[in-house]
Amino acid sequence: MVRTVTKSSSTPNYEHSPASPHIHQHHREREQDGGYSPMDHNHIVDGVHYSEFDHEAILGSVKEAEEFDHLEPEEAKRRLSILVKKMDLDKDGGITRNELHAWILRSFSMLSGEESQDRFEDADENQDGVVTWGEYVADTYGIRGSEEEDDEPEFGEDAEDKLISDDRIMFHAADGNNDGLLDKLEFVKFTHPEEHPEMLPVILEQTLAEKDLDQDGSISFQEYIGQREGRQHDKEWLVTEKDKFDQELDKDSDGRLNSAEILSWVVPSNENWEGGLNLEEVNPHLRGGRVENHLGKTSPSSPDRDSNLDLPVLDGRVQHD
Ligand SMILES: [Ca+2]
Ligand SMILES: [Ca+2]
Ligand SMILES: [Ca+2]
Ligand SMILES: [Ca+2]
Repeated sequence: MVRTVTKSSSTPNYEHSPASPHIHQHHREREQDGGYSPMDHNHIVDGVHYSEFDHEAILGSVKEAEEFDHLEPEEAKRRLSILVKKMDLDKDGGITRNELHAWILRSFSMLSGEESQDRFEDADENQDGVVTWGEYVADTYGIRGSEEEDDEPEFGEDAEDKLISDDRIMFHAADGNNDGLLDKLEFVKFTHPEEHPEMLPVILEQTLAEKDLDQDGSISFQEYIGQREGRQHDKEWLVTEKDKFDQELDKDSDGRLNSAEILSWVVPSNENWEGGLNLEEVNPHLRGGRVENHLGKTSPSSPDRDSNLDLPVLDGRVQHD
């Protein structure tokens, strides 16, 4: 049988957070788990599986996925067969895991762009093609104030203020030409820092500021689980976390997470796509769900193809073991 890639447990879990343990009400990248996980955003929320994700992963657009759901079956089939031909880079009639991987990465990048574009249009209140810090704060936090930075209200210490101050740092980091405004390209960096290598130091800095209590530049296991979480969870949870820390995160086994180890933890897709992308969750829907129903036969059948599979994804060429 085909072996699908299971979600690596290095994907941030939803138990605790590498950074801020919050749920942002404005669908920011930092999800409840605190990790930057573009690969599975909006996919599993509170254990609920959103099948739209699978169409989005293939189509690379929320809007197109919505439109797709309202197509006549024949039209949907026609469009998907065109997509499958595009995915099939070496034109051999089947889609290998690498081809699917490349396609889905492309889709995620397009999804990020689309989401960022929508948010840009929302935030750019005066529609002058740039977003000021004031516009962003007003749109995201509902705080109306002066657009002038000098008049910015002083933020205190509560959770939202911490969020805003983190955002502020990210905003400036994304403002490549330092004019205090974000154009569309800068805005993508701001909203999807995990996809831009030059933003990783900021993510690292914010994670350290949150977690590295003794300020030695690395995160110990105690710092990793945090005091609050440690008290809340039972022993079994602790053992699981310790195991994950030792086996997966602390790659050089020195008992602490250095910068590179921290980044591959909070930005799992940065290093290892399998850590952020769960093909097992994508594939069953490709093969057994609505996509398959719409797809039908998309290429001439070949003798070695599993006759149960209408979509020639992940057929015999995927590694078995
Ligand atoms: Ca504006
Ligand atoms: Ca700028
Ligand atoms: Ca430390
Ligand atoms: Ca280490």
